[in-house]
Amino acid sequence: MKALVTGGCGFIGSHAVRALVTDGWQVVNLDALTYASNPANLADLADTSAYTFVQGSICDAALVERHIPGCDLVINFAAETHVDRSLLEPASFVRTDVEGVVCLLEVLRGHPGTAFVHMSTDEVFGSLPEPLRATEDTPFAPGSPYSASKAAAELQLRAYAQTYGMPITVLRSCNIYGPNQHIEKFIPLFATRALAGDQLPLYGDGLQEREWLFIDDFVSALRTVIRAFPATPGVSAYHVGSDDRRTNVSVARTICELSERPFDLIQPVEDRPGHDRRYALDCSRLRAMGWAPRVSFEDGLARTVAWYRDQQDHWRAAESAGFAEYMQRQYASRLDAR
Ligand code: TDX
Repeated sequence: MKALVTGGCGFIGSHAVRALVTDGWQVVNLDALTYASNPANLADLADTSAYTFVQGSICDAALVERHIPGCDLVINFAAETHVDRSLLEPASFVRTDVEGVVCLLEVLRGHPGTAFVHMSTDEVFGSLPEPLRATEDTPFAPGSPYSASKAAAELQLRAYAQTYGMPITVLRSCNIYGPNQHIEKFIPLFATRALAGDQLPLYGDGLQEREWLFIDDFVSALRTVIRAFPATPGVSAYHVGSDDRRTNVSVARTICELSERPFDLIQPVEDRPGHDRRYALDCSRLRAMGWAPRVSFEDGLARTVAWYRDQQDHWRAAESAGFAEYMQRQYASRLDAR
């Protein structure tokens, strides 16, 4: 069995590639090596004959076309994923997250035997007040340029599934965390800064709620869905969540405890514009297939903070000059304003 995985040098993609290789797949990893990719995430597979790396973009139709023949499966993790960056540079999100997906679909419709799994997000539903949880049929209401790009991609998937009878699987996940995540995201940013004794910039009142899932539990969800193939024509969506929602301030405090730092490192700063208050997923569909998360938030977060403490060479490999510039742009005035 052969799979083309896009974005395999990123956080979620790297764990998925390793799992597929472990399960006996031949894997081609197509990754553009943007700032969010870290080749160190898969360095240990470099000499594995079942694994091939190709540098390139999902927007390059000729390149994608070259690597699809012989593939049973394409999994798309390639994306711009950071809400804060989507406020600074929205066009790159439309380019990769929407045009890139259309490019993959155009190539895939010429290969009807190849299954397609696309990574999406709970953010397509926008903010959901308590006690609502989104089912697979809840209407989209994205609230950021990032989530609008992911929702737009999903509309394209639906259109291609209806027009060409393509079988397409969509995974909509809550916030995933764990080793290999880029340090600009909330948990790795706060973990690395807390360990260094730096201030933790908490947006607004910190009472926004996110549902957190450890990466290993996402990988087991992916395996559950792949095992259920062949997919039927149309879009089959699955929600992947933990039902474990926490306020940002409580996560920040737990990170301080795990890093043995005082809570006063936490600095309330100017909020993210349009900040979604709460995300929540109903995962009954996937749970009915036998999947359930196994790692508690306490255990997963302790493992994650320990990884960022012990693997500095690994994650520092992704710290580019562009990253320092981004940090300056995103946080300098917020932290100086205090
Ligand atoms: O410096 C920060 N301070 C802060 O308070 C950062 C980076 C984040 N936050 C808050 C914003 C969010 O409420 O923490 C929460 C989590 O932030 P992010 O890590 O940026 O994630 P989020 O905006 O919730 O989106 C995530 O979940 C869905 C992922 O980044 C998406 O890729 C995924 O699709």
